[in-house]
Amino acid sequence: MHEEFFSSLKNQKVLLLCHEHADLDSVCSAAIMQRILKSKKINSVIGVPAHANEQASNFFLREKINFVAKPDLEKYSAVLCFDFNDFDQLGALREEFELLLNKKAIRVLSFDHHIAEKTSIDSTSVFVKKAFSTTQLLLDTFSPLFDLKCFFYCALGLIEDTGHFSVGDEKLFLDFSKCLSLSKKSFAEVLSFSKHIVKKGERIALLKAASRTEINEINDVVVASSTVSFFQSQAATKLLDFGADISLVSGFDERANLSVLSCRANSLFKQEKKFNLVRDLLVPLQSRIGGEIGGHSGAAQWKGNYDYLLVLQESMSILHAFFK
Ligand SMILES: [Mn+2]
Repeated sequence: MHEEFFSSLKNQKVLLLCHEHADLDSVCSAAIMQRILKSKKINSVIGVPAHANEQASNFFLREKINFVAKPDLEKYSAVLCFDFNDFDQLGALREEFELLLNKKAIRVLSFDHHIAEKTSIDSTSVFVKKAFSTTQLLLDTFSPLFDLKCFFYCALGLIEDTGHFSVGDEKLFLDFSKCLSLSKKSFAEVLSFSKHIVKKGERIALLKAASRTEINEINDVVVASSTVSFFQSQAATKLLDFGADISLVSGFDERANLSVLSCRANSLFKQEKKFNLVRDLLVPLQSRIGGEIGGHSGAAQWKGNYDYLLVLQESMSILHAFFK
């Protein structure tokens, strides 16, 4: 099974690199490869450009897996990338990585379930294939080499990258079932690794935003607006969950000394009304009050020097004009 791949890694300094802000799929894929390589007597180091997200950090801790943050790329001769194939996802390592790659000082291979593009780091596409997660791609490719833990890690990548099975097909459920049974883990254990534990500060901020919410109806459009000092974007997402078509949450960011407005629009609503938060709300808002805007049709943000309560008023007046 891919013997030339393994023999090419013998006596190499191998880095298993996750993407910036590594998620569970990325770190589980690296951990699976580390176990497979170990069974082939090949040592490797897991690296993360800067940060791993909450679930990925918890995974390293609970599984007692060592990793290096900001690895020194010069120390390695082979770099295997997990769950990415794009220079943008290298974070702070990008410059050094490109330099070493151009000098051919490192050999790079990507394991990724996102479609390869012309600008991909590894365009050979040997291990870049469509799958629900990178762990599933590894299962498809190397399952005879999997042990109990590999099957467990594969299940974690699958549950994370399908958004707890909000997408899937017959093969996905068969693969997940196989992983669960061969890992000898319970579903509850798998779930516990993928849980997002919201810290108290965030929970309080969300509850405050909820209690201050104003509901505005413009014809059949429900707009929920609120204010909170932190976690505006998380609060805006929650207000959509409660049933708003559009949510607006503003606040004053003391660290940046700026007002912030986070907004969200429900995706079905957006389609039906041909509504785009950036084009139809934030661009007109910017031309009225200045500031910086960013985001896309369903999730966007404004920042600037303007009273955060007046920002809400201006936004509501723009929405009124649009939906009347
Ligand atoms: Mn992934």
